[in-house]
Amino acid sequence: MPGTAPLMSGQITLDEALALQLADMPAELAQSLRETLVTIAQACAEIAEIAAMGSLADAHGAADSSNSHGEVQQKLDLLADDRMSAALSQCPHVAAWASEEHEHIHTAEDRGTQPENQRGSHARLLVVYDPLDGSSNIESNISIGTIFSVLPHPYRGTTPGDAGFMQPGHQQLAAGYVLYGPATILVLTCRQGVQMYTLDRRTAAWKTPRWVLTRDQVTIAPQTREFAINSSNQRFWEKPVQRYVAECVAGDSGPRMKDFNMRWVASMVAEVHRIMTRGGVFLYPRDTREPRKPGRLRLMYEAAPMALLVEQAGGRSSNGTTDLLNLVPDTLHQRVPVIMGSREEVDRIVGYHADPHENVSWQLFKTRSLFVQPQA
Ligand code: FDP
Repeated sequence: MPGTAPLMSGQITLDEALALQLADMPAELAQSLRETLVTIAQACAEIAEIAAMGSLADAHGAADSSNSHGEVQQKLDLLADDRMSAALSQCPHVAAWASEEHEHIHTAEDRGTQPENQRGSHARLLVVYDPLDGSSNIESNISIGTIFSVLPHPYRGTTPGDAGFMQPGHQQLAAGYVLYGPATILVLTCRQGVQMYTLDRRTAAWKTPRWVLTRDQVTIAPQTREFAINSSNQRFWEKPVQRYVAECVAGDSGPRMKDFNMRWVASMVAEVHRIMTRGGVFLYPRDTREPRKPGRLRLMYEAAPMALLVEQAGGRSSNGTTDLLNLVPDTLHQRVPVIMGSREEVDRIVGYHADPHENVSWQLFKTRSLFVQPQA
Protein backbone atom coordinates (compact mmCIF):
# COMPACT_ATOMS: atom_id res chain seq x y z
CA MET A 1 0.00 0.00 0.00
CA PRO A 2 1.55 3.32 -1.01
CA GLY A 3 2.40 5.44 1.99
CA THR A 4 1.79 2.73 4.55
CA ALA A 5 4.00 0.04 6.02
CA PRO A 6 3.85 -3.23 4.07
CA LEU A 7 1.66 -5.91 5.54
CA MET A 8 3.41 -9.09 6.68
CA SER A 9 2.93 -11.47 3.77
CA GLY A 10 2.21 -15.07 4.69
CA GLN A 11 1.16 -14.25 8.22
CA ILE A 12 -2.15 -12.50 8.08
CA THR A 13 -5.52 -13.39 6.66
CA LEU A 14 -7.84 -11.37 4.45
CA ASP A 15 -10.07 -10.34 7.33
CA GLU A 16 -7.10 -9.18 9.41
CA ALA A 17 -5.52 -7.31 6.51
CA LEU A 18 -8.78 -5.55 5.72
CA ALA A 19 -9.16 -4.45 9.32
CA LEU A 20 -5.76 -2.75 9.07
CA GLN A 21 -6.30 -1.26 5.63
CA LEU A 22 -9.73 0.18 6.27
CA ALA A 23 -8.88 1.64 9.68
CA ASP A 24 -8.97 5.22 8.36
CA MET A 25 -12.45 4.88 6.87
CA PRO A 26 -15.59 5.85 8.79
CA ALA A 27 -16.19 2.84 11.04
CA GLU A 28 -19.59 1.81 9.66
CA LEU A 29 -18.48 2.01 6.05
CA ALA A 30 -15.29 0.09 6.89
CA GLN A 31 -17.30 -2.68 8.55
CA SER A 32 -19.72 -2.88 5.61
CA LEU A 33 -16.93 -3.05 3.08
CA ARG A 34 -14.91 -5.56 5.06
CA GLU A 35 -17.81 -7.93 5.63
CA THR A 36 -18.91 -7.64 2.01
CA LEU A 37 -15.44 -8.44 0.71
CA VAL A 38 -15.15 -11.40 3.04
CA THR A 39 -18.55 -12.60 1.79
CA ILE A 40 -17.42 -12.31 -1.83
CA ALA A 41 -14.15 -14.11 -1.05
CA GLN A 42 -16.08 -16.90 0.64
CA ALA A 43 -18.33 -17.31 -2.41
CA CYS A 44 -15.23 -17.44 -4.61
CA ALA A 45 -13.73 -20.17 -2.41
CA GLU A 46 -16.89 -22.18 -3.05
CA ILE A 47 -16.61 -21.53 -6.78
CA ALA A 48 -12.97 -22.65 -6.63
CA GLU A 49 -14.04 -25.88 -5.01
CA ILE A 50 -16.68 -26.55 -7.68
CA ALA A 51 -14.26 -25.63 -10.50
CA ALA A 52 -11.64 -27.98 -9.06
CA MET A 53 -14.14 -30.84 -8.98
CA GLY A 54 -14.87 -30.36 -12.70
CA SER A 55 -16.99 -33.12 -14.16
CA LEU A 56 -17.31 -34.72 -10.72
CA ALA A 57 -19.42 -31.73 -9.69
CA ASP A 58 -21.27 -31.82 -13.02
CA ALA A 59 -19.64 -28.43 -13.67
CA HIS A 60 -18.36 -29.00 -17.20
CA GLY A 61 -20.24 -28.57 -20.45
CA ALA A 62 -22.89 -26.22 -21.78
CA ALA A 63 -26.11 -25.47 -19.93
CA ASP A 64 -29.39 -25.34 -21.83
CA SER A 65 -29.53 -21.56 -21.68
CA SER A 66 -28.03 -18.37 -23.02
CA ASN A 67 -27.38 -15.04 -21.31
CA SER A 68 -28.72 -11.59 -22.20
CA HIS A 69 -25.95 -11.23 -24.82
CA GLY A 70 -27.13 -14.38 -26.58
CA GLU A 71 -24.03 -16.32 -25.51
CA VAL A 72 -24.48 -19.97 -24.61
CA GLN A 73 -23.97 -20.35 -20.87
CA GLN A 74 -21.74 -23.01 -19.41
CA LYS A 75 -22.85 -24.99 -16.39
CA LEU A 76 -20.04 -23.45 -14.37
CA ASP A 77 -21.18 -19.93 -15.37
CA LEU A 78 -24.53 -20.70 -13.76
CA LEU A 79 -23.14 -22.49 -10.71
CA ALA A 80 -20.73 -19.61 -10.05
CA ASP A 81 -23.47 -17.05 -10.53
CA ASP A 82 -25.74 -18.92 -8.10
CA ARG A 83 -23.04 -19.04 -5.43
CA MET A 84 -22.26 -15.36 -5.70
CA SER A 85 -25.88 -14.26 -5.84
CA ALA A 86 -26.83 -16.46 -2.85
CA ALA A 87 -23.93 -15.05 -0.81
CA LEU A 88 -24.79 -11.42 -1.63
CA SER A 89 -28.45 -11.93 -0.86
CA GLN A 90 -27.43 -12.82 2.70
CA CYS A 91 -25.05 -9.91 3.11
CA PRO A 92 -26.84 -7.08 4.95
CA HIS A 93 -24.54 -4.38 3.54
CA VAL A 94 -25.45 -4.95 -0.11
CA ALA A 95 -28.48 -3.06 -1.45
CA ALA A 96 -28.31 -4.53 -4.96
CA TRP A 97 -26.06 -6.48 -7.25
CA ALA A 98 -25.61 -6.91 -10.98
CA SER A 99 -24.20 -9.98 -12.69
CA GLU A 100 -22.83 -10.26 -16.18
CA GLU A 101 -25.05 -13.33 -16.54
CA HIS A 102 -28.32 -11.47 -15.90
CA GLU A 103 -30.07 -8.78 -17.87
CA HIS A 104 -31.41 -7.06 -14.76
CA ILE A 105 -30.09 -6.17 -11.31
CA HIS A 106 -31.13 -7.96 -8.12
CA THR A 107 -32.16 -5.92 -5.11
CA ALA A 108 -32.10 -6.89 -1.47
CA GLU A 109 -35.53 -5.42 -0.71
CA ASP A 110 -36.94 -8.88 -0.20
CA ARG A 111 -35.07 -9.25 3.08
CA GLY A 112 -38.53 -8.23 4.19
CA THR A 113 -38.54 -9.71 7.67
CA GLN A 114 -36.09 -7.09 8.90
CA PRO A 115 -37.06 -3.75 10.44
CA GLU A 116 -37.54 -0.93 7.93
CA ASN A 117 -34.17 0.71 8.65
CA GLN A 118 -32.31 -2.54 8.02
CA ARG A 119 -33.96 -3.43 4.73
CA GLY A 120 -31.88 -3.70 1.61
CA SER A 121 -32.35 -0.10 0.48
CA HIS A 122 -30.60 1.12 3.64
CA ALA A 123 -27.51 -0.90 2.85
CA ARG A 124 -24.49 1.13 1.79
CA LEU A 125 -23.11 -0.89 -1.07
CA LEU A 126 -23.72 -2.16 -4.59
CA VAL A 127 -21.81 -5.11 -6.03
CA VAL A 128 -21.10 -5.89 -9.67
CA TYR A 129 -19.55 -9.15 -10.82
CA ASP A 130 -18.66 -11.46 -13.66
CA PRO A 131 -19.02 -14.84 -11.97
CA LEU A 132 -16.97 -16.83 -14.44
CA ASP A 133 -14.57 -15.05 -16.76
CA GLY A 134 -12.89 -17.02 -19.52
CA SER A 135 -15.75 -19.48 -20.00
CA SER A 136 -14.26 -20.94 -23.17
CA ASN A 137 -11.46 -22.34 -21.00
CA ILE A 138 -13.66 -24.38 -18.65
CA GLU A 139 -13.80 -27.53 -20.76
CA SER A 140 -10.04 -27.50 -21.41
CA ASN A 141 -9.22 -26.99 -17.72
CA ILE A 142 -7.30 -23.76 -18.32
CA SER A 143 -7.32 -20.83 -15.90
CA ILE A 144 -10.62 -19.01 -15.34
CA GLY A 145 -11.69 -16.40 -12.81
CA THR A 146 -14.27 -14.21 -11.12
CA ILE A 147 -14.19 -10.40 -11.31
CA PHE A 148 -16.00 -8.09 -8.87
CA SER A 149 -16.43 -4.47 -7.94
CA VAL A 150 -17.96 -2.70 -4.94
CA LEU A 151 -19.62 0.69 -5.40
CA PRO A 152 -21.35 3.03 -2.97
CA HIS A 153 -25.17 3.00 -3.08
CA PRO A 154 -25.70 6.59 -4.25
CA TYR A 155 -29.34 6.90 -3.23
CA ARG A 156 -29.22 5.18 0.11
CA GLY A 157 -32.65 4.67 1.64
CA THR A 158 -34.27 4.11 -1.74
CA THR A 159 -34.35 0.92 -3.75
CA PRO A 160 -31.50 1.12 -6.25
CA GLY A 161 -32.42 0.84 -9.91
CA ASP A 162 -30.06 0.54 -12.85
CA ALA A 163 -29.30 4.26 -12.45
CA GLY A 164 -27.52 3.59 -9.16
CA PHE A 165 -24.97 1.51 -11.02
CA MET A 166 -24.16 4.17 -13.64
CA GLN A 167 -21.06 5.34 -11.82
CA PRO A 168 -17.61 5.91 -13.31
CA GLY A 169 -14.97 3.38 -12.34
CA HIS A 170 -13.11 5.86 -10.18
CA GLN A 171 -16.01 5.70 -7.70
CA GLN A 172 -15.32 2.04 -6.92
CA LEU A 173 -14.62 1.44 -3.24
CA ALA A 174 -12.93 -1.87 -3.99
CA ALA A 175 -12.33 -4.19 -6.91
CA GLY A 176 -10.76 -7.56 -7.36
CA TYR A 177 -10.59 -10.86 -9.11
CA VAL A 178 -10.04 -14.46 -8.13
CA LEU A 179 -7.91 -16.60 -10.41
CA TYR A 180 -8.79 -20.30 -10.40
CA GLY A 181 -5.47 -21.66 -11.58
CA PRO A 182 -3.03 -24.17 -10.10
CA ALA A 183 -3.36 -21.96 -7.00
CA THR A 184 -6.49 -19.99 -6.20
CA ILE A 185 -5.46 -16.37 -5.82
CA LEU A 186 -7.51 -13.34 -4.80
CA VAL A 187 -6.16 -10.01 -6.05
CA LEU A 188 -7.79 -7.06 -4.35
CA THR A 189 -7.64 -3.32 -4.09
CA CYS A 190 -9.43 -1.11 -1.58
CA ARG A 191 -7.75 1.89 -3.23
CA GLN A 192 -4.64 1.46 -1.10
CA GLY A 193 -2.48 -0.46 -3.51
CA VAL A 194 -3.01 -4.05 -4.59
CA GLN A 195 -2.69 -7.16 -2.43
CA MET A 196 -2.66 -10.85 -3.36
CA TYR A 197 -4.09 -13.57 -1.12
CA THR A 198 -3.74 -17.30 -1.67
CA LEU A 199 -6.47 -19.75 -0.65
CA ASP A 200 -4.86 -22.03 1.92
CA ARG A 201 -6.04 -25.47 0.88
CA ARG A 202 -4.21 -27.18 3.73
CA THR A 203 -6.81 -25.93 6.15
CA ALA A 204 -9.54 -24.97 3.78
CA ALA A 205 -12.74 -26.64 4.18
CA TRP A 206 -14.48 -24.28 1.74
CA LYS A 207 -17.06 -23.39 4.35
CA THR A 208 -14.36 -21.61 6.36
CA PRO A 209 -11.90 -20.51 3.69
CA ARG A 210 -8.58 -19.07 4.81
CA TRP A 211 -7.17 -16.48 2.45
CA VAL A 212 -3.58 -15.69 3.39
CA LEU A 213 -1.83 -12.52 2.28
CA THR A 214 1.00 -13.65 0.04
CA ARG A 215 1.95 -10.41 -1.72
CA ASP A 216 1.56 -6.79 -0.73
CA GLN A 217 2.22 -3.64 -2.77
CA VAL A 218 1.92 -5.35 -6.14
CA THR A 219 3.38 -3.12 -8.86
CA ILE A 220 3.32 -3.46 -12.63
CA ALA A 221 6.63 -2.77 -14.34
CA PRO A 222 6.24 0.38 -16.50
CA GLN A 223 7.99 -1.21 -19.46
CA THR A 224 7.43 -4.58 -21.06
CA ARG A 225 8.30 -6.82 -23.99
CA GLU A 226 5.07 -8.79 -23.83
CA PHE A 227 1.66 -8.08 -25.35
CA ALA A 228 -1.62 -10.02 -25.32
CA ILE A 229 -4.21 -9.72 -28.06
CA ASN A 230 -6.38 -12.10 -30.05
CA SER A 231 -4.50 -11.68 -33.32
CA SER A 232 -7.07 -13.67 -35.28
CA ASN A 233 -9.06 -10.41 -35.27
CA GLN A 234 -6.18 -8.46 -36.79
CA ARG A 235 -8.00 -7.60 -40.00
CA PHE A 236 -10.78 -5.90 -38.02
CA TRP A 237 -8.58 -3.66 -35.85
CA GLU A 238 -8.31 0.08 -36.22
CA LYS A 239 -5.06 1.64 -37.42
CA PRO A 240 -3.53 2.63 -34.07
CA VAL A 241 -3.72 -0.97 -32.85
CA GLN A 242 -2.53 -2.31 -36.23
CA ARG A 243 0.46 -0.03 -35.93
CA TYR A 244 1.26 -0.94 -32.32
CA VAL A 245 1.14 -4.69 -32.92
CA ALA A 246 3.01 -4.45 -36.22
CA GLU A 247 5.81 -2.60 -34.46
CA CYS A 248 5.97 -5.21 -31.67
CA VAL A 249 6.00 -8.05 -34.19
CA ALA A 250 8.77 -6.34 -36.17
CA GLY A 251 10.96 -6.84 -33.11
CA ASP A 252 14.55 -5.72 -33.10
CA SER A 253 14.45 -4.99 -36.83
CA GLY A 254 11.50 -2.58 -36.44
CA PRO A 255 11.07 0.85 -34.86
CA ARG A 256 10.93 -0.56 -31.30
CA MET A 257 14.38 -2.10 -31.79
CA LYS A 258 13.64 -4.98 -29.41
CA ASP A 259 11.90 -8.32 -29.66
CA PHE A 260 8.47 -8.85 -28.11
CA ASN A 261 6.69 -11.97 -26.95
CA MET A 262 2.95 -12.59 -27.31
CA ARG A 263 0.46 -14.44 -25.08
CA TRP A 264 -3.28 -15.16 -25.35
CA VAL A 265 -5.01 -17.23 -22.68
CA ALA A 266 -8.57 -16.13 -23.64
CA SER A 267 -9.31 -15.35 -20.00
CA MET A 268 -8.98 -11.73 -18.99
CA VAL A 269 -8.34 -12.71 -15.38
CA ALA A 270 -5.38 -14.85 -16.38
CA GLU A 271 -4.03 -12.16 -18.72
CA VAL A 272 -4.27 -9.43 -16.08
CA HIS A 273 -2.75 -11.72 -13.48
CA ARG A 274 0.26 -12.33 -15.71
CA ILE A 275 0.60 -8.56 -16.12
CA MET A 276 0.39 -8.13 -12.34
CA THR A 277 3.22 -10.59 -11.86
CA ARG A 278 5.60 -9.75 -14.71
CA GLY A 279 4.26 -6.77 -16.66
CA GLY A 280 2.81 -6.64 -20.13
CA VAL A 281 -0.05 -5.09 -21.99
CA PHE A 282 -3.52 -6.54 -22.69
CA LEU A 283 -5.67 -5.35 -25.57
CA TYR A 284 -9.22 -6.18 -26.55
CA PRO A 285 -9.63 -3.21 -28.86
CA ARG A 286 -12.54 -1.86 -30.80
CA ASP A 287 -12.94 -3.79 -34.03
CA THR A 288 -15.19 -3.65 -37.06
CA ARG A 289 -16.73 -7.11 -36.78
CA GLU A 290 -19.95 -5.79 -35.28
CA PRO A 291 -19.96 -2.00 -35.68
CA ARG A 292 -22.73 -1.57 -33.11
CA LYS A 293 -20.50 -3.12 -30.42
CA PRO A 294 -17.55 -0.92 -29.54
CA GLY A 295 -15.59 -3.83 -28.08
CA ARG A 296 -16.04 -7.27 -26.60
CA LEU A 297 -15.52 -6.68 -22.89
CA ARG A 298 -18.08 -5.21 -20.53
CA LEU A 299 -17.32 -1.89 -18.87
CA MET A 300 -18.88 -2.60 -15.48
CA TYR A 301 -18.14 -6.30 -15.02
CA GLU A 302 -14.67 -6.53 -16.55
CA ALA A 303 -13.04 -3.30 -17.71
CA ALA A 304 -13.67 -0.98 -14.74
CA PRO A 305 -12.68 -3.38 -11.92
CA MET A 306 -9.55 -4.46 -13.78
CA ALA A 307 -8.73 -0.83 -14.55
CA LEU A 308 -8.83 0.07 -10.86
CA LEU A 309 -6.54 -2.84 -10.00
CA VAL A 310 -4.11 -2.00 -12.81
CA GLU A 311 -3.98 1.68 -11.92
CA GLN A 312 -3.56 0.93 -8.21
CA ALA A 313 -0.58 -1.22 -9.20
CA GLY A 314 0.97 1.68 -11.11
CA GLY A 315 -0.21 0.68 -14.59
CA ARG A 316 -2.63 2.48 -16.89
CA SER A 317 -5.87 1.65 -18.69
CA SER A 318 -7.70 3.28 -21.57
CA ASN A 319 -10.21 2.66 -24.32
CA GLY A 320 -7.72 4.32 -26.66
CA THR A 321 -8.83 7.88 -26.00
CA THR A 322 -10.21 8.00 -22.44
CA ASP A 323 -9.03 6.42 -19.21
CA LEU A 324 -11.37 3.53 -18.45
CA LEU A 325 -11.99 4.77 -14.91
CA ASN A 326 -13.51 7.99 -16.29
CA LEU A 327 -16.14 6.28 -18.44
CA VAL A 328 -19.68 6.50 -17.08
CA PRO A 329 -21.76 3.49 -18.18
CA ASP A 330 -24.95 4.15 -20.14
CA THR A 331 -26.32 0.67 -19.62
CA LEU A 332 -25.58 -2.30 -17.36
CA HIS A 333 -24.02 -4.37 -20.10
CA GLN A 334 -22.18 -1.69 -22.07
CA ARG A 335 -19.07 -2.89 -23.93
CA VAL A 336 -15.81 -0.99 -24.31
CA PRO A 337 -12.47 -1.32 -26.03
CA VAL A 338 -9.82 -2.23 -23.43
CA ILE A 339 -6.11 -1.47 -23.36
CA MET A 340 -4.36 -1.94 -20.02
CA GLY A 341 -1.08 -2.84 -18.36
CA SER A 342 2.45 -1.47 -18.28
CA ARG A 343 2.18 2.31 -18.21
CA GLU A 344 4.67 3.20 -20.94
CA GLU A 345 3.10 0.79 -23.44
CA VAL A 346 -0.43 2.09 -22.76
CA ASP A 347 0.90 5.66 -23.11
CA ARG A 348 2.30 4.70 -26.50
CA ILE A 349 -0.94 3.10 -27.72
CA VAL A 350 -2.99 6.08 -26.53
CA GLY A 351 -0.52 8.30 -28.39
CA TYR A 352 -1.15 6.31 -31.57
CA HIS A 353 -4.91 6.78 -31.12
CA ALA A 354 -4.36 10.52 -30.90
CA ASP A 355 -2.76 10.32 -34.34
CA PRO A 356 -5.19 8.03 -36.20
CA HIS A 357 -4.28 9.22 -39.68
CA GLU A 358 -0.72 8.07 -39.48
CA ASN A 359 -0.09 5.35 -42.05
CA VAL A 360 0.71 1.87 -40.88
CA SER A 361 3.87 0.53 -42.39
CA TRP A 362 2.29 -2.59 -43.87
CA GLN A 363 5.75 -3.73 -44.86
CA LEU A 364 6.25 -4.65 -41.21
CA PHE A 365 3.68 -7.38 -41.48
CA LYS A 366 6.00 -9.35 -43.71
CA THR A 367 8.80 -9.47 -41.18
CA ARG A 368 7.30 -11.98 -38.75
CA SER A 369 5.40 -15.15 -39.44
CA LEU A 370 2.31 -14.08 -37.46
CA PHE A 371 1.21 -11.79 -40.27
CA VAL A 372 2.96 -13.26 -43.31
CA GLN A 373 0.78 -13.17 -46.39
CA PRO A 374 0.99 -16.19 -48.72
CA GLN A 375 3.32 -15.45 -51.62
CA ALA A 376 1.75 -15.58 -55.09
P1 FDP B 1 -15.21 -15.23 -22.03
O1 FDP B 1 -16.18 -14.55 -22.93
O2 FDP B 1 -14.80 -16.61 -22.51
O3 FDP B 1 -15.68 -15.26 -20.61
O4 FDP B 1 -15.71 -11.74 -22.32
C1 FDP B 1 -14.65 -12.13 -21.65
C2 FDP B 1 -13.63 -13.02 -22.27
O5 FDP B 1 -13.84 -14.39 -22.03
C3 FDP B 1 -12.29 -12.60 -21.69
O6 FDP B 1 -12.05 -13.16 -20.45
C4 FDP B 1 -11.30 -13.03 -22.73
O7 FDP B 1 -10.15 -12.21 -22.72
C5 FDP B 1 -12.09 -12.89 -24.00
O8 FDP B 1 -13.47 -12.87 -23.67
C6 FDP B 1 -11.79 -14.02 -24.94
O9 FDP B 1 -12.10 -13.61 -26.21
P2 FDP B 1 -11.75 -14.47 -27.53
O10 FDP B 1 -12.86 -15.46 -27.67
O11 FDP B 1 -11.73 -13.46 -28.62
O12 FDP B 1 -10.44 -15.14 -27.33
